[in-house]
Formats: sequence, structure tokens, C-alpha cells
Amino acid sequence: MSDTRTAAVVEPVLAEKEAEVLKGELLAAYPPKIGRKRERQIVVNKRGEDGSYPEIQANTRTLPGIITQRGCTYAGCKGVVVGPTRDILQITHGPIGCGFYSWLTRRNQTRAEGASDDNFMPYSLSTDLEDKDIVFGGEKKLRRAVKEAFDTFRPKAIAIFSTCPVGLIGDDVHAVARDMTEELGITVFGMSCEGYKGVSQSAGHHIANNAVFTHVVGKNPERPEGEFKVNMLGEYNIGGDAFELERLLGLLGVTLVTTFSGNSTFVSMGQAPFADVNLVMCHRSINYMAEMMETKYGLPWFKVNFIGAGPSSKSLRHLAEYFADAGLAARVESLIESEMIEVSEELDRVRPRLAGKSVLMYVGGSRAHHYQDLFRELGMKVVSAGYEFAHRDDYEGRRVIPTIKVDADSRNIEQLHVERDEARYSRRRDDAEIESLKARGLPMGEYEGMMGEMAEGSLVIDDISHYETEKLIELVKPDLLCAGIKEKYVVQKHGIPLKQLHNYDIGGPYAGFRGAINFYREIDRLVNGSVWGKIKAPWDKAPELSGSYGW
Ligand code: CFM
Repeated sequence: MSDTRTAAVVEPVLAEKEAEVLKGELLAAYPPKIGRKRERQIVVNKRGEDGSYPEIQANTRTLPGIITQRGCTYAGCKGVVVGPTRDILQITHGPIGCGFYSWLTRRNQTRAEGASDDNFMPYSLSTDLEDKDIVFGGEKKLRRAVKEAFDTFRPKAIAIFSTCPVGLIGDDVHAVARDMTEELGITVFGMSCEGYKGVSQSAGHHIANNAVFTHVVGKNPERPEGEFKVNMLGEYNIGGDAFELERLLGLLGVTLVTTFSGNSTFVSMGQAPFADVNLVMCHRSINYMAEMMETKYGLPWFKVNFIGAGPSSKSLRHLAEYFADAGLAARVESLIESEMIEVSEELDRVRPRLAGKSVLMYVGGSRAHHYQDLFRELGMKVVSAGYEFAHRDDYEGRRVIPTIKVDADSRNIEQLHVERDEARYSRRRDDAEIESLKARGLPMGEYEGMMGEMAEGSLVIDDISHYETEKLIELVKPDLLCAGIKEKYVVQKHGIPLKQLHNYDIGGPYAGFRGAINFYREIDRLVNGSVWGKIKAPWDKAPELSGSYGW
């Protein structure tokens, strides 16, 4: 399968004028002030002569009154980045709800190897802050909780996550972590990831990257074996995606030192600096880690995408190019060839049933990009897509980073000052080699963003609201919508199937070749299911609710 990127940008999905009309209709109901802000967050995709894309406003506060799909900073820190690491015992310092609602809801899977391999993921530990703790302070309770957790589980490491009230009352989780590190003789680290800390979960990613980089990465001196060693960054093993990628790398004889952080351990993350290269899957959540490891240890990174058979082949070929090894390159080609047999068979079956159908896709900070090629393989058209909390670089490419205005909300998140570790630094590829890899098409230290993957005339929407989603359904009448649980049932009541691209509903894996096959089948089942035409939305039958009081 060839690189579909260039084809994608030239084939328009809507005429530009049509897209502008859609945009106008979306904004029409807003009061002027809100309309002016949303106008900058909804853009019609168009590639400029110089390869640039229209500027989109992103990573700014959601306006009060708008129903957003965003999550909080604590969610991004605990739920997303640190959560999937099975042998770090994780304690939520906060009211019980924060711990409860972040307990295994993301479907990040893990596989402990043997009885000596700790797996704390089935647990949710919380200090259960109550009113009296808010009044008198919660630090003592936190110390007791850390001690009790240590006595019960004997973990190698403990992570403490702050929730909103912790920041408001001023509990010093870092002081507690320092003291407990000394007392218990294990790694204990705290994170100031109060929910309100940033404009979305994106801030939590950054805070988690900083903490894991400071307290975990490089702390294990044991050098892993292997001729070709890689880390996979920004792969969280939702629905078993990382398991599928482990299978592929295993067949190629490539050693996966660690992922950040699907199916990972404290032990393996500690060995990360021994890898030869970092493969970055989700740029948004983990680019800080890639940058910091490059500065400190000389480890280069490049962007990969393992969603879709085409992108998977391309990423594996890039890996072979990076190592410039004829044996590895031959193994990659034969692996692609054998995996593609079943992929092609399945595509031949489902493509005629799906070609030309339309999709709207609004997910997080990377999947709305990653799934574009998968839909292209099915012949489906992504009419509009967007992220909930991505930054401009995830839309327009990293080239715009120097032009992004750093506002007070972003300044609120610590930017670690990282220096070269002279003892451990080794530049895996020198500048000339990096340049020649780039010339051969490897995205070394680069990310082109989602807009480059989208058709001309498609609508790019940041932080879409519930109102806009419903308005678009009315205007576009898509065959499928991809989003999350917050949208799912509203959309399905319109008689339109919704595929959750956060937790994959009950499905997955969707990464790699077998994952692509799973996805093709799932989309065929959803889009061509007969149930949708039989649904009458409750508001079609009785548009207004009425009720009365009684006692
Ligand atoms: Fe990265 Fe993610 Fe995503 Fe994300 Fe997320 Fe997620 Fe996501 Mo939900 S790390 S940005 S914060 S790919 S939980 S596994 S699906 S919103 S698009």
C-alpha cells in the first residue's frame, strides 16, 4: 500500500464554499462574542502554496456555558500517562470520586509476567479526603495512606496525584513524597496535577511527563539485550493495541525496551535511555518526553502511526531505514507481505459496502489524525474532524511551534530545564545522518499534524461542543460519527452509529495489520447495520418534555 498522504490533500471532500456555509450555520446561533471565539476554532482545511495550513485557535479555555468533551488535568496525568504502568502503586490524594471515576475506565490493558511481576492496575487507592480534611489539611492522612499502601503491597514505587481541593488547601504532596522516599527506601513521587491546573487534560500530560522523566527514566542501570532497541512513546495499549505492536516488533527481532506507557513497568521505563530510538505514536501526550530524552541522552525520535495497514507498513519501513540494516529491511518486507494477504482479502470484502460513506471524527489530541488513513483505506470520506485539547502543532505541524503564543494558562505548567547527561549521553545519529534520514522521508523530530492528512475543504473543529455536534448531524447527515462516551447516546438517538475511538467500546485492538482488519469489520457492522433506520429519536415523537410537581 502506498503513501496516501498526497492523494488525500488534493481530493476535496467538500467544495470550499460549501464548507464555509457549514461553518456559518454552526456559528449562527451564538451570541457575537462567543461566535467570534468559535470562529477562530473552526477552520476550512486548505493547503497553502508553501505547504502551510490555516491557523486554528487551540489549547485555550473553553467558554463558560459551552458543553465541552474535555477532561481535567488530573485525568491527563493519572488516567492517561502514568495510569497504565502496572507496578507503580498510584494513590489519588482527593475526594473519593476522583479515584473512583478514574478506575479502569480507559481500557488500557496490561499483562504481568509471572507472579513476581506486580500488577496494581485492578486497584484504585485514594486518601478519601472529607470535609474535615479540607478544613484541617490532608497531609497527615496522605502520609498514613502511603505507609499503609507500602505495608500492604510492598511496591517498587508509589505515585501521588493531586486533585483540585489539594491545590486549594495547599497540601504539599512533594514534601510528603520526599519524606516517604527517605522513610520507605523506595521511589515516591508526587504530582501537582490538580484538575483545574490547565485548560484540559493536556496540562496533565505535561506534568506526568516531567515527573516520570525526573523520577523513573534512567533509574534502572540494567542494560537490555538486543541488536535493535526501541521505545514506543504515546502508545497506551487501549484495547490491546500495544500487544499487537509487540507481536510485530517481536517477529522482526526488534527489542521493545519500554512503552510510555501501555503495558509498561517502572522497571522497563527505567531502562529507556538504553534504546536506540524513540518512536512517537501520540505526539500530543508525550512529545515533552521525546524532547527531554533527546536533550539528556541523545536519543532521536521520529513520528510513527500504526493505525491502518498503510501507515503501519510505512512506519515499519521507516524503522528499517533508521537502522539501515539489510536483514531487518528484508524481514520488514516479508512481514508486510504476509500480513497484507488477509488485510487485502478483508478490504476487498468491505470496501464496496463502505466506499463513499461519510464520517465525522472528534477525538482527544491524536486519534482524529491517526484514524484518517484507516477510513481512506475503506474508501470513506472524513468530512470534518477535530481534537478536544490538542495544540496548534497537532493540527498544523511542529513548524508552527515558534509562533504559538504562550499564554498564562500554559505558563502555569512547569517547563523542565534539561541538560545533557555527560556520562550517559550518546548521539545515536549525527546531524548529517539525521538530515539524510529526513531526505529519505523519515519524520525525524518532526510532526506534520492532522491538517496535512485531511482533504481540502474539510472542516477542522477544535473543542467541539455538544450543540455543534448535533447541528452538524442535522446538516451533514453522516453515516458514522467517531467520538467518545459523552457523545455516544445522543448521536445514536439520531439514528447514526457512533464508534468510540477513546476506549474502542468493547473492541480492539485496532493497531497494526490485525487491528486494521478488526476495525474494517467493526465499521462494516456498524455502518451497514439495519437497526439505525428503525430508531425514532425521543424528541421526534415528543419534542417537548412536560412534567408537574406533586407531593
Ligand atoms: Fe494521545 Fe491517547 Fe489521544 Fe490522549 Fe485521551 Fe486516549 Fe484520546 Mo481518550 S493519550 S491524545 S488524553 S492518543 S484517553 S489513548 S483516546 S482523548 S485521542
